[in-house]
Amino acid sequence: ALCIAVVMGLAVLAAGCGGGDKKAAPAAPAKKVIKISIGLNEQSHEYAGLKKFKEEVEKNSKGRYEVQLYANAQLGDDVKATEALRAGTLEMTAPSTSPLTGMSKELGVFDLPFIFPNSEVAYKVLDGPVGQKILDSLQSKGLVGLAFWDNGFRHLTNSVREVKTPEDVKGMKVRTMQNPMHLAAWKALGANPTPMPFSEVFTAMQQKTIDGQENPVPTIYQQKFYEVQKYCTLTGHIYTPFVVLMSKKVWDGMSKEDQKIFKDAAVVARDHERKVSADMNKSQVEKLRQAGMTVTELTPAQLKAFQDAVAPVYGEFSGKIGADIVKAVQEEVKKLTKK
Ligand code: KDG
Repeated sequence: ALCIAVVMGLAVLAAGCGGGDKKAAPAAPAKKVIKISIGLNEQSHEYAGLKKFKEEVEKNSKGRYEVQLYANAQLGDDVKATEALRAGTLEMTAPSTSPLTGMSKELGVFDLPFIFPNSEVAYKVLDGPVGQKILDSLQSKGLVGLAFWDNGFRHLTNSVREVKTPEDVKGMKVRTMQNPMHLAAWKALGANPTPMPFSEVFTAMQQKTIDGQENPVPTIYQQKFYEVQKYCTLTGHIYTPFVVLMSKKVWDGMSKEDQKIFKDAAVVARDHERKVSADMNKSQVEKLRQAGMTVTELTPAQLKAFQDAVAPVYGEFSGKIGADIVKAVQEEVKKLTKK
C-alpha cells in the first residue's frame, strides 16, 4: 500500500509540474531598441533634448521601447549616421541640416546666410507649413523627419586675431560643415574654408591645421572650444536647425499608434531642448569670457559689412535649392517680422 501511495504521489507531482509548465505566462515580448546617434557630447543642448525624448517614448510606450543614446559621433558623424538610416542599419539620428543638402536640396534653404532675423521667427517657420513641407520632402530619401530642434545661430571663433570686419578673416583657415553654401559664404569673405565632420574639429584646432570654426554659443562652450580658440565674434551668420530623423524602413514597420508616440515625443523634446538652448545662449557668452575668450559683439555697421559680403550666395544657390521654397521661407519671415 505504501508503495502505491509513493507511486501515486510521484504521479501527482509529475502532473503538477507538467501542468505548471503548460500554464506558464508567455515570455514578455522583447523590448524594441531604438538607437539615436549625435555628434555633440553629453553636455550639449541637443543631448538634453535626447534625454527628454527617451523619457517620453519609454513612458508613453509603457516600456515596449528602449531608446539608447549615443553621443560624440560614436555611431558616425552626421553624414554617415544619416546614410545608415537610409540603409536601415541605424534607427535614428539628429544631424545639422547642412551636411545633408547633397541628399535633400530643400534643406539648403537654412544655409542661406542671415535668412532668419531671430530664433522666434525661425521656430515659427520650422514648425509651420513650410517646415512641414521640407520634412515631408525627406520621405523620398528614405528618411522620416520628426521635428526641427535648435542648433542655433552660428558664430566665428579663431585662434589668430580678433575679427571685426571681413578683412580680418582674409586667408583664415575656417572649418565649415560639409555644405556648398557655407563654403561659398566664407570664400566670399576672403577666408580659406575647409569642410570637415564635427568629430575632427577639436583636434584640428588643437593641432592648428585650422585657425577657426563656426558654431552656436552652446556648442562653443559645452565642447570646450575656448581651450583652443582665443577669439569669438558674434556674427550669427547662419541659423542651422537639427532635424530629428528616423529610418523610413524602421518607421514603416511601426503601427500608427507607435508612430504617433515617436512624433509626439520629438515635439515635446523639441520644446524642452529649445528652452535649454535659450538658457545656454543667455548665460554662456559671459562664461566664455570667464574662460579667457575675447568675445566681440559687432556694431550694426560692422554686421552689415558681413551681410553685404555674403549676399551673392543667394543668387548663386536659390535656384539649386528651389526658388519656390526660398521664396516661401522669405515670405513667411517677412510676415512674422511685421507683426
Ligand atoms: O550632433 C550634431 C553634430 O553632429 C553637428 O551637426 C554639430 O553643428 C554642428 C557641426 O558644426 O558639425
